[in-house]
Amino acid sequence: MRTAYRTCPLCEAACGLELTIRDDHVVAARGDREHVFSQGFVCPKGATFGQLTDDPDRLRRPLVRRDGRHVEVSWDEAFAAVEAGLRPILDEYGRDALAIYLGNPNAHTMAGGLYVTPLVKAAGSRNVFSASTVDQMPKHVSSGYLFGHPLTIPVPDLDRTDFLLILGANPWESNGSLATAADFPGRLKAIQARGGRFVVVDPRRTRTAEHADEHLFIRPGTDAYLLFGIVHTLFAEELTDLRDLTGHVTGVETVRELARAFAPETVTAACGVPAGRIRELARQLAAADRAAVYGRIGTCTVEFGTLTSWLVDVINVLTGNLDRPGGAMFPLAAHLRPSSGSGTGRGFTVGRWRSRVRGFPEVKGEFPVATLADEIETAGDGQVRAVLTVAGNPVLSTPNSGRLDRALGGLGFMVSVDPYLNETTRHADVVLPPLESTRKGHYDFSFLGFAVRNFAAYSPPVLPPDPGGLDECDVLARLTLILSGQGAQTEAAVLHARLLSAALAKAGCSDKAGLVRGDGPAERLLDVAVRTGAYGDGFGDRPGGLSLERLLENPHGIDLGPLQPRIPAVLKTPSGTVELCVPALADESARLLDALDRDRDQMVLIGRRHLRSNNSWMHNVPALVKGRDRCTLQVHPADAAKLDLSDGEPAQLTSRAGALAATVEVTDRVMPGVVSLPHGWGHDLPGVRLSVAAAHPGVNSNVLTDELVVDPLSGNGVLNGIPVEIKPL
Ligand SMILES: Nc1nc2c(c(=O)[nH]1)N[C@H]1C(S)=C(S)[C@@H](COP(=O)(O)OP(=O)(O)OC[C@H]3O[C@@H](n4cnc5c(=O)[nH]c(N)nc54)[C@H](O)[C@@H]3O)O[C@H]1N2
Ligand SMILES: Nc1nc2c(c(=O)[nH]1)N[C@H]1C(S)=C(S)[C@@H](COP(=O)(O)OP(=O)(O)OC[C@H]3O[C@@H](n4cnc5c(=O)[nH]c(N)nc54)[C@H](O)[C@@H]3O)O[C@H]1N2
Ligand code: SF4
Ligand SMILES: [Mo]
Repeated sequence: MRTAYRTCPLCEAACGLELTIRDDHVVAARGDREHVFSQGFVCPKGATFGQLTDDPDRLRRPLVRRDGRHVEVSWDEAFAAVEAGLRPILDEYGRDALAIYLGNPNAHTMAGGLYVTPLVKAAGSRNVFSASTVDQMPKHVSSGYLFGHPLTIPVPDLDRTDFLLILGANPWESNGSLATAADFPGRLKAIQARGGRFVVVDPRRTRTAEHADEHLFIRPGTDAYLLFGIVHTLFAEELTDLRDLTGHVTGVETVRELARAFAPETVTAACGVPAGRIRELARQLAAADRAAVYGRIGTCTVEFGTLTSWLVDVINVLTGNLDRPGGAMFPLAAHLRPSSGSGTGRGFTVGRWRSRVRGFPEVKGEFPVATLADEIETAGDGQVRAVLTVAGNPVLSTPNSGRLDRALGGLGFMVSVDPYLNETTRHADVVLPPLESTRKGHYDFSFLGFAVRNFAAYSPPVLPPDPGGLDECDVLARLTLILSGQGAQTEAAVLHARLLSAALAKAGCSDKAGLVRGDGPAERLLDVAVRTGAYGDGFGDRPGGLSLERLLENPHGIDLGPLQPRIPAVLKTPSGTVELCVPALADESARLLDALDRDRDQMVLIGRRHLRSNNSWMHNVPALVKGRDRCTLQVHPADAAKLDLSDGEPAQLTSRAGALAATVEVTDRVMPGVVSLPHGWGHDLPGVRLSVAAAHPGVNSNVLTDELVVDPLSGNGVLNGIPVEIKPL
């Protein structure tokens, strides 16, 4: 028996785990009490880390489809099959014939942080899609416009705020998103314990709402009205005060003009929040010494997602809470170099190219995943004939996934990098499973940049490599080499070396190659990033600074202190200021105004997350699915009576996109007019190798979500507020 420490890679909270290991198996996982950031917190998913990595259904060798069946082959055979499948398609139809879909766990692996960009570059296709367009793309776009870069996203300074307004997030179950905060619930309770308050806006009385000082129901998809009503009140009652931001913000007057039309009395009918309450929220936000507004998935996956995300930060700016302790602040991760300039830069643009079928602008080099099926199904020049998925399950996670499922079934070739034969990868001709988390190192390139307190942690592999397995960096490197024409036989090391020299050159340290430490290719790239990063040792120039070696000496992480003000240097806008008003958002405000008197009588569907699930892919862990069925359709008692639905009985749901049957759960947790079904279920498709999940299949809510509606500014899918018809089955 031995103990090892490791960051949990399963959600954004980045908790430290203490693992007990016997005979190369993780037999227990608990919270690491000495961890600088999570201090012993763990959730049921982290606690099943060993069961997940030991899952007997997990693939450990590559699969190739022969005569309709997936059979195990060697790695060399698998890469040869990839080359043989892709080459003729690319030669005949060009680079855009290959579409790439990147799923959520790419944000949770070192390979995702380091090897996906070179892979996409080598593919040279414009048909790049990812889970970002069913998630946070609106935040990237609004932050891009406001601050000049799509990754410059402020996070609520949870540990120092006095008043927090939360919209469309349920951290009691999700443990937080775009705000890395281990024990998010504990940090919310601490706000109350120090005399502060938090208010939750959600169409459902979630566990977070239950703990809040106040919960306001809101009609799905209408947060932009509520937030504009707050902005209107801030101006009307002269409550705006930029405080330290004075001189660093432009466009305030334009926002004042835009907000004129959105008086609380005007928007109250659309959003369902009483006008008096909207005014009161504005006054509370303005009166609090330290306040923050935080909006997450429920404010992003809606038709006005970018506008809503922008309004969140407009309020943070107008109340003087942006970039201020206790407000919304910009973290600084150890692998990043801080900018030191005046804050001017090129700014953010979209639409450098457009999607072939529906003409969507490129955003951050991607198209909306809502149009992937169009690109596969529509014949003509540039049609997608092959797909590569990396760590994604779009057949369960993207809008009108029934249609995408059929489209993937008709491809010329498909390859998936994934540890499971699931609803998506069953369509793949070749499946390449990476080594399990226990056998690879971990550093959160994505989430340390969104942490509510600056800290750094690296975990080395806790188990020895599997001699027959392949690390994900090697898998992605070999795919990259195939796509760049170097052939299936070329060793991954060729790319590893090339990336290392490029990283050293970019950091201006090509002469330091001999000093780089690290057992694996990802570790060596991390060492370069951290040593040349914000707190790094500069390869000896700044003794005592961070390096991979220092991280290895600190298995419980290194605390780098509370968040610090970073404006103006953090900005990259053409004016060097926070640019509050961009024409695209002004136009979108006009569209919001036009939508004010839309008919809002139809029943609408929203989603929900449960603590024991993680999108679509952890339902094969017995401890996480045992107990009562969680994939139920929540219906308010008044609606159940009206629609003749009974608790425990099946109901038929129909939307523009599809239909399904789900078991009704009558509960006043959802507001009248709204029903809720979780996503990530529907594990009863043929050809899937998920024996536990198949015994608890549930239904796929994305059969109902509509790929034809997106947030126009970001291309984000609309997953909440779906009009549905419901009747007893
Ligand atoms: N209706 C509705 N739909 C939603 C949402 C919603 O709220 N409502 N939420 C959306 C959100 S926020 C997201 S992020 C997306 C997620 O969408 P996806 O990323 O497409 O789906 P996941 O379910 O996260 O699937 C992850 C896949 O990665 C694989 N995997 C796990 N670990 C690894 C690894 O280390 N390496 C590799 N290569 N693969 C791995 C799993 O086997 C699985 O196939 O779903 C979205 N879909
Ligand atoms: N246990 C668990 N944890 C997870 C995940 C998981 O699947 N399970 N997924 C991870 C991922 S990929 C992500 S992106 C994060 C997401 O983290 P969160 O953003 O916290 O996601 P949810 O828990 O889905 O909370 C979204 C809330 O928005 C509400 N909502 C829906 N529509 C609207 C609306 O129009 N307006 C408002 N105001 N609210 C609305 C829903 O009722 C729900 O309570 O969670 C991560 N953590
Ligand atoms: S909260 Fe997230 S990071 Fe923490 S143990 Fe649970 S799944 Fe892992
Ligand atoms: Mo997500």
